[in-house]
Amino acid sequence: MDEDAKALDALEKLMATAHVRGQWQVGANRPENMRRSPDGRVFIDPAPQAKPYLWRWDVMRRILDGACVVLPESETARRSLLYMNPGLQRGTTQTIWAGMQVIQPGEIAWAHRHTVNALRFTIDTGDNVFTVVDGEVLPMRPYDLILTPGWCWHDHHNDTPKPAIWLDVLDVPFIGMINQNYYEELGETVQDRRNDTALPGGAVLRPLGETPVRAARTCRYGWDETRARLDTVAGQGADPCDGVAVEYVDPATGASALATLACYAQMLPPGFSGHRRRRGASAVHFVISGEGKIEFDDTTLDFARHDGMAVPNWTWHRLVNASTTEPAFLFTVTDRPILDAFGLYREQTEP
Ligand code: GTQ
Ligand code: FE2
Repeated sequence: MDEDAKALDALEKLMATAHVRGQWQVGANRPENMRRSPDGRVFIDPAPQAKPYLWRWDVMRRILDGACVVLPESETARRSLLYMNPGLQRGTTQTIWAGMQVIQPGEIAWAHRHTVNALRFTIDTGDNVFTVVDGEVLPMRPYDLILTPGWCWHDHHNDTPKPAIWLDVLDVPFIGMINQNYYEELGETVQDRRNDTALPGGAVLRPLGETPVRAARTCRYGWDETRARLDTVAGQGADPCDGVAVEYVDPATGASALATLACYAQMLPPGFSGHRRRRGASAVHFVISGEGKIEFDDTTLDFARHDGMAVPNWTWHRLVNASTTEPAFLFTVTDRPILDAFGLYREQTEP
């Protein structure tokens, strides 16, 4: 070792005992993370650990059925199964946690609240399945979107003879990353309800009690209205990457569905073959109906009805509808509001 190397070695030993690290020792600026543009300049951009991945509906169905047998009642109040991205320790993307939940006939997923923001997209339910959010009864019919914004009380009910299944999407990995996870049980199984008359079966009416009710906002978006909106927008043409897309927003403010998550309904017209694109936001897609594929540089996800898919951040891909006669419908959630909040959002499209 020459004198300079010895001096550096001694300095780094002192630094280690002092809990100090040099920028040359850690982080994005390490040489192996640097890349060079065609004109020779060094640059860094995100290299997502998450992988493109698809969870098949028939496999999920088997697991959901199995969970009903081995977990007659869920110990955590929720019989939910999470889509684990093969590239991550936990999570579906680095910020989003998605999966499926099943609730048996007569079961109640008891009331609780958490700082984690969550939503349900209904897959398979009868007429009398509902979630109560801060005292308001929200019916869950197929393909409805139900929001449980952070710190809202919520309990889920299935007053039908069949198991009910929905997609859960939460910002668990993000809230965990910033260590802001707060959770509490109500103590009662269910909260008091203000509008039981909203239910077709007319469940027992309980008076409004002391449950604190926050500023009312829209927490339910019915599929019929969403579908009609897509048809209207389709008349104005399709986006070359997304097809026909509408965002679920707060009708009072135009804000994204949740503080951290944006929700969209997408229709890929028959024969749609999208342009390549990459976005700073990561996404989870759920297939409402239709068949198609998402093409990445090194893999292709072939999707069919009720499959779930993860699209990592900053990863080139394009959407294709495999049918020339039928449209494909997707429900999509992204973490774009987190990026927009800090001016971080970017996207690139290839013609
Ligand atoms: O239904 O309230 O998948 O609190 C994870 C945490 C569902 C829920 C999940 C939850 C819920
Ligand atoms: Fe919850």
